[in-house]
Amino acid sequence: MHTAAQTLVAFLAAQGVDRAFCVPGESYVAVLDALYGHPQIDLVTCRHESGAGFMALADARLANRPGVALVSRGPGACNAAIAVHTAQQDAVPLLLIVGQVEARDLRARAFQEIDYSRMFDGVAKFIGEATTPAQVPELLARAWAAMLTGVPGPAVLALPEDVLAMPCPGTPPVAVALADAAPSPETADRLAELLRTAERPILLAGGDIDRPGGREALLRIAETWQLPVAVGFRRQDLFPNSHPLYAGDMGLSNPPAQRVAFECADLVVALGTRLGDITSQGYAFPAPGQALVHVVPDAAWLGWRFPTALPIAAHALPTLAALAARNPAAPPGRAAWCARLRDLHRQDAAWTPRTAPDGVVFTNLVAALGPRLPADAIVTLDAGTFGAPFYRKIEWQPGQRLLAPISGAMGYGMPAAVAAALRHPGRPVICAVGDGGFLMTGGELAVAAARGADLKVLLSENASYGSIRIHQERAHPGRTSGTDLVNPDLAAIGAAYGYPVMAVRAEHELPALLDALVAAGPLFAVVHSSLSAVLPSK
Ligand SMILES: Cc1ncc(C[n+]2csc(CCOP(=O)(O)OP(=O)(O)O)c2C)c(N)n1
Repeated sequence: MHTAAQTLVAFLAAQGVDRAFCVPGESYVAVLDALYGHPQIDLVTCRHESGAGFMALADARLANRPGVALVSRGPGACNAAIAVHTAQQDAVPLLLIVGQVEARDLRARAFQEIDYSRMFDGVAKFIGEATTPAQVPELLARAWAAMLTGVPGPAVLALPEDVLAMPCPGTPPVAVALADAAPSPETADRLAELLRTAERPILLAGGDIDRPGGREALLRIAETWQLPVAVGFRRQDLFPNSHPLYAGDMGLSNPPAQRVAFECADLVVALGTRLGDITSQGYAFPAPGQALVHVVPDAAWLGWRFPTALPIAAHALPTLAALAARNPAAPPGRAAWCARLRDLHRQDAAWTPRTAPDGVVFTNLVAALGPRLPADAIVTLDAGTFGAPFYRKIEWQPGQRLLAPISGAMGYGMPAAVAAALRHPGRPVICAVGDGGFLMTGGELAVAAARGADLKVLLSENASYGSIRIHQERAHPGRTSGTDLVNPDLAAIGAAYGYPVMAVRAEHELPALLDALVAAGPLFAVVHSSLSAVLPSK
């Protein structure tokens, strides 16, 4: 008979999991051993549990199935908590498997014990803890279904050390197949009618479109129905940004004129987005009076914050398919509306290179990189002000992927790049990160180096937690507190990982850096970025 640990591994393999990320712990050596006997699952040994969790999240997005991270009890689970939160905010399915204290010691305040149902309450979609091996298959099935039902998210399974090593009765696990929720024919008819008659519609595209075939379906519907498309927060890669129907993103610091125009829409179709805080511009868009069709696969997200003309508890792809099966039409004024939104986006995306006395203007570099990005590039971003131009000054094209934490978690960029380089060894992977974020999870570069996974690091060094300094200057001008950084020799760190290093101090060195960024092979580039260029002008 299989042990519970072997059952767990067989279950994961049956769901198509081919890679999992871990920092080992004595509390789950039985699972490590089961993986030893299961080479179909590539176990990636990471340097920090946040790195393991972030890698699993990026891998989930690229492989279109839940990401899996394995961590030890107490300290390991605490380190991984940031990834559970990001999975919830980013709507990404993540299974966090925690080796738990022995079953007999549960709730006995044992060494490194945590009650995960309390720790992750309100964050994870499902939290399970086995007290006997017989419960393991059931908990796995429930966790898997919870992650993938409705809006995807994290599940946490605490499996006691002794339980994992015990024989597990029951039938072998099978693949769990979940059907996508589709709108009813009547609902789809109503949506089509609203689209046919709207003079100033806008389609707001969210993360549920980030599935195989989703981008193509969205483009087809936008073109056939003549719908301008805006994307949700950090979802720029869902729609070709150079397309005349691309109206920009709903993110941080949208220009006032663009916001005014969005508020002139007479129909907002929010497709596959929860309409969270930032996408909805602080819950201000759609504004009262704008007709809203909200399509999200979980009724709990419908109608609670915005008056909704047509709430649809369905997935984005079947909704797009339903529209594809209906006759499109658009009133004559539609073209002018699309052109108006496009023009506002172009104004926002325009950039004139400038200089600064204290280093390279990072936006100059990013704006110049955009047109040269390889057609199949994967760019991962950490959180920080260096990231801002990636969202508005690059025209993302079909085939390119942008992996950035919707949660705004620092530390995401480097592990996401490692996961991307492992998942797609032939594709160019660039990780853009600040000097703050790099020293949080930059150690995961060791994983890429160990596996010979090529990636490029583009590190913006401005000796500051720059984003926070910007807020600080706005709220308390001239009173710098807690945001200055004194860095080690970052280029030497890159070299220590065996990476070819490039240090860029001046604008005239950017052409050489751009060439290196689009050439094949690994690279560790440290750019001495201007802080003054991003601070509010006095
Ligand atoms: C884990 C985490 N801690 C703190 C923050 C708050 N925060 C957001 S951006 C930022 C500064 C980022 O600094 P750096 O990586 O140097 O990039 P920069 O903003 O300077 O470009 C901080 C501290 C966060 N988002 N995530």
